Amino acid sequence: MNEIDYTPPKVWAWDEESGGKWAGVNRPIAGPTHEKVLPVGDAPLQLYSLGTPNGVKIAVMLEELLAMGKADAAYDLHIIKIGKGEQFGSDFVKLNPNSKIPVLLDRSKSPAQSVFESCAILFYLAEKYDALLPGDVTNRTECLSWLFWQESSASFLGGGFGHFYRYAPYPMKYPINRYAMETKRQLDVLDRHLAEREHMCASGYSIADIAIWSWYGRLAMGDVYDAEEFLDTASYTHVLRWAKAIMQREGVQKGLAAYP
Ligand SMILES: N[C@@H](CCC(=O)N[C@@H](CS)C(=O)NCC(=O)O)C(=O)O
Repeated sequence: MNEIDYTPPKVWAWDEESGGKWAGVNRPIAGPTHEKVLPVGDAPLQLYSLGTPNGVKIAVMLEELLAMGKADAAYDLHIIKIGKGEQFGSDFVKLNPNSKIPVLLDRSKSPAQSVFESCAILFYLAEKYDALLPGDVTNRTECLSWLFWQESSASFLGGGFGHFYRYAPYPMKYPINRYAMETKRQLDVLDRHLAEREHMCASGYSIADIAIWSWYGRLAMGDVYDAEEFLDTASYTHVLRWAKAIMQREGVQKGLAAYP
């Protein structure tokens, strides 16, 4: 059946055969699907994650902290294979009821503190180590605006554009057009902003750069969704300049290399 012929039923019902890369994993209900104890290492911080843009952010942040000499930012990385449904294991769901990576468990506190949502983790680490987030209200507010911008905008890029361009069972013109347009608009927002400054925030390199680079910087460089030609990311010259400069950072390279 062509989707043009589709008439939504009166009440939506779960079609397990809907196709696409994630059809066998995603469900319309929350909660665990199986019992699973999570591994726990000796380091103060335990990171349960995968090398996706949201996962990359946290390893980059931790490596940046370690590069600054913050030795107690040592962490153990445990890979959660989301393609195999490991985000629905019982222990993981206790740490993140939303069943998505990344999750951080801070065992240096008693009781241990769990944090989910990648930007909440970045914010938690920035506060804990007093790093990569300015303290004064003006600059801090600017940084948090961009951090929150990333969290809401990337749903259009990942769940929208990336899903329909890379993972849908067949190419569909309407959603690809809709989400390519929004993704290009977002890239233009960044390009205009970065035309006038070196980093996202006037105060310098921050958690806003880490969050936005992991998605949009890597998209522009062709490391996410193989879409640089389709989206003509070469035309966003300021985004590319910023993305390539961040890529040179030791913490960023170590954060990327942390994932097998
Ligand atoms: N807003 C969340 C998004 C997390 C997210 O979507 N994680 C994806 C991988 S990048 C995931 O775990 N997907 C598994 C699933 O949807 O079942 C964050 O920033 O942490």
